[in-house]
Amino acid sequence: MTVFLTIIVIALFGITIWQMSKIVNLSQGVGIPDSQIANDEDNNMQGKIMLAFVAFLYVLMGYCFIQYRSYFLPETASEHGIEYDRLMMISVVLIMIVQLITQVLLHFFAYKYRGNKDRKALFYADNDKLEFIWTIIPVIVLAGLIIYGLFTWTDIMNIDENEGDPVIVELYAKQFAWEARYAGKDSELGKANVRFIQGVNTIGVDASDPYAMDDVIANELHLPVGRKVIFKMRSQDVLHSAYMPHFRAQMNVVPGMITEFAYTPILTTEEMRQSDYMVEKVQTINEIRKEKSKELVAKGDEPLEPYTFDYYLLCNKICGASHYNMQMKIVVESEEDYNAWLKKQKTFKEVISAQAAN
Ligand SMILES: [Cu+2]
Repeated sequence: MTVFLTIIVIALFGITIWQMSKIVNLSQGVGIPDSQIANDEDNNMQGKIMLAFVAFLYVLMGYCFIQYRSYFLPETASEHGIEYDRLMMISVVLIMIVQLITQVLLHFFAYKYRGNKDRKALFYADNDKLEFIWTIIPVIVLAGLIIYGLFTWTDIMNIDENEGDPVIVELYAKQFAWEARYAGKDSELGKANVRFIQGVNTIGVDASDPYAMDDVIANELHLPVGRKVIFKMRSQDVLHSAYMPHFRAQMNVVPGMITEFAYTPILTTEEMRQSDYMVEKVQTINEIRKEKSKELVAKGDEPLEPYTFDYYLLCNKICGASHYNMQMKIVVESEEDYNAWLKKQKTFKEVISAQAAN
């Protein structure tokens, strides 16, 4: 691969030098054969290619939007996600309109004013009024967009622990897995430090801290729907990133410090599975799996299990060899189901006393 890339770089460098020497020769007007100077026929051709190029771009864009729509994220499963999606949509629509106008005009003018022997270019130095207009419009639009974005950002990042009755969860990242720690009845996470990691105490909870005793450590993230969840993130080793795309949430997880993010889930796992978008998507995936299973069975292998949708917490920083597989299932459920699940989990105290008894 490296050899291949080196060859390409050398070849491109050679072409650049050759082209530059041609430009130098042309600019000096020495020994230019007629075939090197564009005539009207060439200009016509180039103009038409310009038009065809912009048409091709938009056809390709439309095709990609339709063809790959199943890769888009479904509707948001968190409260702030609605605002986030709106900001994203407004930005995308604005960018689309601007690029459509500018790109179409750019290519159309290249066609309309293509070289012609009978036409002479007009020397036009400047126009203050025009320059003012095309400066002030982007300034206003961009300032509006940035200010709107800042307001949305502060809304999302304003994490108030005293407001309502939030669930406090620690997300612990390490190469290459996640663990979740619930604050328990006292809503207060016990202290933790990497030095306390030993045996069953996989995330270094401080056993001398009374707040730690009712903490619950789990390998699956269960969240009650409609209640704010505050995540406190720690990393054992390198930089990770907690990425929950369905909840429009992402935060770096940095060794040596605690980072935070909070959101309120608004759709349970089951509700998301029932959504029109997800039903269609799962159907498409399962059709592909069915075909693949046929091939596998023909080869004497086991068929694939049918796919069902689940939320996931993923790592979004390349943190090592198994980064791609660093994930934890998220289950959003009713408050009752969540409480029932939490009750079934062992507290930190139960876990360490079980170890001591052995
Ligand atoms: Cu990671």
